[in-house]
Amino acid sequence: MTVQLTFEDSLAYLTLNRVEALNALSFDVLKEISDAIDQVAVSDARVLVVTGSGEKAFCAGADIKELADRNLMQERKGAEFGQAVFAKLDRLPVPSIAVVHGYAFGGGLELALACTFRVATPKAKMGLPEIKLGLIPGYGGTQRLPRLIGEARALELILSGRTVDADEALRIGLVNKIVESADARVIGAEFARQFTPYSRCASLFAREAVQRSAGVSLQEGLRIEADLSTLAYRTADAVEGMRAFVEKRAPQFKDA
Ligand code: CO8
Repeated sequence: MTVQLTFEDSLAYLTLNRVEALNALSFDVLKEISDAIDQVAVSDARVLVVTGSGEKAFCAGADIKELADRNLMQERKGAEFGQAVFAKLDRLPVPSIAVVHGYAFGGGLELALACTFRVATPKAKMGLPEIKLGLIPGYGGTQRLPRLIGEARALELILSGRTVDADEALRIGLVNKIVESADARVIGAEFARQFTPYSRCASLFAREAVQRSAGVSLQEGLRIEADLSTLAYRTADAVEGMRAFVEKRAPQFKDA
């Protein structure tokens, strides 16, 4: 197996394990990621942490050796398959964190972009170098990167294929945080702990309000927020959260 999925202390860990190819995304790896995401979706995990094995890379992108010699229709299907897998990750009912240590290039950065959050180690290097191969990003990079860091910054990176270090990534909002640690799982777990105490219902509604409002007018977005905040108000967890505040005690959320 080139993708490992483990569960520990209410967290799911998806680890790319193809060190000899810097965790490059072959179509088999993508299929395994897809299956792992399905398992996380029906599990009790509260956050998914995505990491890459080995010292050098989170993920060096699509498997270039596999991409060569494919015809147009195979390419199209391949892009749509990768996009569908990453869209599934984006829409997981729980938030996800990519821990980017070492290289995250091309499809590897697109994998990180499909996660809710990105945390980098100081030595992380990120980029969309497809232009250097005569390609353009095909697993969501042209869509998610501009939404995250703005059109001009995203186009600069896509058209130049240049590498961004951790400091620049933090400055432009590509990553949420830089953390020094040799263990990517520990980094992910520590970042995840700020979300795990709270109701999965409220977390889901909040993410949905933000995601569904992308690209709609402010008026429409506010309507989505009103609907979802009203829905959140009706959950048992909201009743418990407000009651616990009044009773000056910690809430006991039940994800209901
Ligand atoms: N695909 C396949 N194998 C790779 C990849 C890759 N993306 N990256 C590294 N490897 C392999 C190398 O071939 C090498 O294997 P071998 O020892 O058998 O030759 C091994 O991993 C180690 O790599 P290097 O020796 O190159 O290690 P270095 O430390 O010298 O360099 C780099 C590390 C800088 C990360 C370098 O490996 C590199 O530039 N890799 C390619 C990065 C890249 O261009 N990524 C983008 C790929 S394209 C893409 O992701 C498009 C996605 C959308 C496609 C949609 C269509 C379906």
